[in-house]
Amino acid sequence: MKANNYSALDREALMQKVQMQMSTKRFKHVLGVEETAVALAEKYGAAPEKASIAALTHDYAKERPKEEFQMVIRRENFDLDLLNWNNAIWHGIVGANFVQRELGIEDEEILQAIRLHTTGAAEMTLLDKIIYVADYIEPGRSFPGVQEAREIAFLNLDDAVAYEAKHTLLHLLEQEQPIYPKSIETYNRWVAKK
Ligand code: DGI
Ligand code: FE
Ligand code: FE
Repeated sequence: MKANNYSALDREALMQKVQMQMSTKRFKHVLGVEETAVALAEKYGAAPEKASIAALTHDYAKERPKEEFQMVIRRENFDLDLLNWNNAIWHGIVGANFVQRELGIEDEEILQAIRLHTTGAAEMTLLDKIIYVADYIEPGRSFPGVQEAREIAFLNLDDAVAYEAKHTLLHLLEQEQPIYPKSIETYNRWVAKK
C-alpha cells in the first residue's frame, strides 16, 4: 500500500533504492539529513513527510559517473554551461532529473529542494531551506562551525541559510574553487547587507 502522496514507493522501498546507489557512509549521511529535516519541518511547520522524501533522495545521483551526467545534460536540454561544472554542482541540479525518472517522484517542491540543496538560491521555499540546512548540520557532519550552525538552525532558519551560504563561500574561496553563479545569488540574497 502506498504510504505517501509524493512517490509511488513507500518510505522503506525508497530507502532501499537510495541505499543501492551509494556507499554505506553516504547512506548514513542521507539518514542523518532525513532525521534533521523532519525535526526542522516539525519546528517550522513544513510537511514532515515531504521533508523526509526530499532528504532521502537529495544525494541520490551523487555517485553516478561523470559521463552519465554529461549525457543527461545534453539529452534533457539542460543549460549547456553545466558541462563546464562537475559532480558537486550536477548531483543536485541534474540529480533531481534522475530522481524524477527513476524513483517516480513528481512533486515539484521536492524536486526543487533537491535541485537547490548544494547552492541554495535567491528564492527558496521553506522546504528548500530545510533541505539546504539539514544537509549542512546533520549529526554526521563535523567541521569548525557546525555546532554553531546547528544552534542557529533551531532558532531562525533564515539565519541558518545565511550562515551556511557565507561559510560555504568562505571555504570555496579559501580553496580557490570556482563559485557557481547560483551560490553568489544565494549570498547576495541571504547574507549581503542591503
Ligand atoms: O553532497 P553533500 O556532500 O552532502 O553536500 P553538498 O551537496 O552541499 O555539497 C557538495 C559539494 O559542493 C561540497 O564539497 C561543496 C561544493 N559546492 C557548493 N557550492 C559550490 C560548490 N563547489 C563549487 N565548485 N562551487 C560552488 O558554488
Ligand atoms: Fe549533496
Ligand atoms: Fe548531502
